[in-house]
Amino acid sequence: MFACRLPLWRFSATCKLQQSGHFLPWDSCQILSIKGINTTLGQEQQAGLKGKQELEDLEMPLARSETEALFHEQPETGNQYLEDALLWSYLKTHLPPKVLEEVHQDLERFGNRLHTKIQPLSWECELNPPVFRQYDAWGQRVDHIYTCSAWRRMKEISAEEGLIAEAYERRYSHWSRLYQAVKLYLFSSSSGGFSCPLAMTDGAAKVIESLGIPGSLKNAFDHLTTRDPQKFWTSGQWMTERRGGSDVANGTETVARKQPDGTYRLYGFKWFTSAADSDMTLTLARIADAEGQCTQGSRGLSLFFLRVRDEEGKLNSIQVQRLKDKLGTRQMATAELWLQGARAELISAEGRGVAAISNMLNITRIHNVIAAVASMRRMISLSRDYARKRMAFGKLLKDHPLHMQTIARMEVQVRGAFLLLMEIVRLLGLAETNLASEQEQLLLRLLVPVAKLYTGKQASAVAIEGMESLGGQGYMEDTGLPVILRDTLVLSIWEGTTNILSLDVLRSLVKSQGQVMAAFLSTVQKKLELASGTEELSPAVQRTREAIGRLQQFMAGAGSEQALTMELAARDFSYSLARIYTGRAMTGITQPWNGLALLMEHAARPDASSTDVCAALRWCNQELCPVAVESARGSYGGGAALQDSALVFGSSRL
Ligand code: UCC
Repeated sequence: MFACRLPLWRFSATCKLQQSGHFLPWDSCQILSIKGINTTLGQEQQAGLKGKQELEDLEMPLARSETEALFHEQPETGNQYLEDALLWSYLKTHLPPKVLEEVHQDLERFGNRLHTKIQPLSWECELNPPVFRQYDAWGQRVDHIYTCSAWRRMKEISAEEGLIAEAYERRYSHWSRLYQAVKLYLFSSSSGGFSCPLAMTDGAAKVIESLGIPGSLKNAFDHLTTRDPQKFWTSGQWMTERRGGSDVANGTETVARKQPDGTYRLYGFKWFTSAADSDMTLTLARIADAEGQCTQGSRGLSLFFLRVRDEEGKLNSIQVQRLKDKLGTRQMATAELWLQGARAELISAEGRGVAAISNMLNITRIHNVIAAVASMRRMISLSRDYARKRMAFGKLLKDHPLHMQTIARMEVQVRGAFLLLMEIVRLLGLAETNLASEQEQLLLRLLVPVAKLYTGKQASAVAIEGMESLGGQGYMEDTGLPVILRDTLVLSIWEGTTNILSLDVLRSLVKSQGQVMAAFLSTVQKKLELASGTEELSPAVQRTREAIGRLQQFMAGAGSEQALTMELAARDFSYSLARIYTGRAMTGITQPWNGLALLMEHAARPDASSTDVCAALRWCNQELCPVAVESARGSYGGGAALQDSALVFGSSRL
């Protein structure tokens, strides 16, 4: 089925892309090609045919011209920067005027470029996934991964636009990180999956920078952070091995053998390597001692840098086993790789590999949040535009209150997620320029896993709802919506699943001896009074105050409970943090409304709209502290764990 559908797709997409650069591929070119009509007929022949056609149409109760013409108007997106009122108002509120002026000009230009030039490339990437060729015609093993020209163009564009460089040049001090994140957010849904290699590239640059850019890595750092498309490198992040991707400490089998020149050779099997066409990678391995023995567990892991290919393009003693057949992100070559003595450089202290690569993980997790918010925004833009055009039951969808309620609920979710993203990249920018207080650093550590796990789930839910809002059309491959859905579903899986991230939230609590929570709560408590100054927001303030009280109560009780309780509570606890913080948080230091809730803060701006207030109130209408609710129900005790097992296995006869 797929084989016959693809060429049809490909043809229609090409026509459409050539004509307008619109997102959706269906058009009259395809209709002509399907019917086999020669599109180069002379004018006379065409006129004759037209006359005959008109006569036929008059005789037919349902004229062919009506059925053959496009009868569903396609939803479109324009300049995503100019259309995004929340983004625009956030930047206007927070950026210093000089920075705003420069950034605004660039973002407007970038928004146009995305709409007219980059979006069509994105579709091409989807239509031309990478192809793996293991042998050449003469039986030589070549292991070549072919990517399409649009994918390679995305790499050049990424450099030209400074999508990595911006964060490391720091032209705008701590605002550079936020500015980069905004560009990535705009790019994400039009990137044809290229935002994934960019995530890992950013993460690799971050690791190298955090190591002080040692001389041996200076060249790599320069390549990762250049604006020159000819010099730009992308990086991989090879962590997942045959025994799994979550339990890295026990799943990593790759062995590193030291060479006389101080480099290492790596032997192992990397089971899931995203963007295998990247120029370099960071990866974990166990250093073998003189007897060939390795330390097991996390303390045996060290971090290595390696080039994937040499200057001639020959693989670095690596064999590609196969490309992965994934549900989504098909634009990107994800491969299984055998490392058969790949030359590598040790870049962490021995046995400190996980701690060193966590710098990369935290960046890629933030990119995951960017992708989640971007995909939600794209879905809502399409739903909104469709609602303006699509008639049903005698009126446009936008005039059906229930339909509008559905999209409005999606909008509240994306607003909260967007502000949480902005908060995190603002904190990251402060931390990277040594401007973050200790409290802000603690908040950053806590909020990255919280945001990653929460927005990943939000994005899937919004993508499904968005698809449904287009009815059966949304389910059609050639509308492009299934691509968005598929690519969104990975966001709660890669870079740590929801449960793994929930446990990382607990890790941050334990590692900081509770200081991350103290920072969270004191930030919230200290500013509560400020928030209550805005009359319209008082119901939201009240609900948030109650939620914080219940969260504190839960924590006081949980302190004396066993580890099992906290493990069972980890997911609900993390959700509670996400909902409360998105409801309220500390923000910049210059505004008088400093410290109000993220959504409430936005709603308390002097030039806030009534919809800003409405979004804050609606966000706070949901259960803000699910962990307290479930705790009161006894969901985290030993008995509940036994019931869970009984429910799972009791329904099986095996
Ligand atoms: O590779 C993949 C696909 C790539 C695609 C990327 C694209 C994404 C962008 C999308 C945008 C479009 S997927 C595979 C990804 N794998 C993971 O995410 C790993 C998931 N597992 C975990 O996160 C685990 O929790 C581990 C691996 C971190 C657990 O390892 P350990 O060794 O058992 O954990 P420990 O012993 O608790 O931590 C070791 C050290 C500790 O520091 P010290 O020793 O000083 O106490 C921890 O505090 O590492 C530190 N550490 C961290 N520090 C661990 N995690 C963190 C963290 N998140 N931040 C700071």
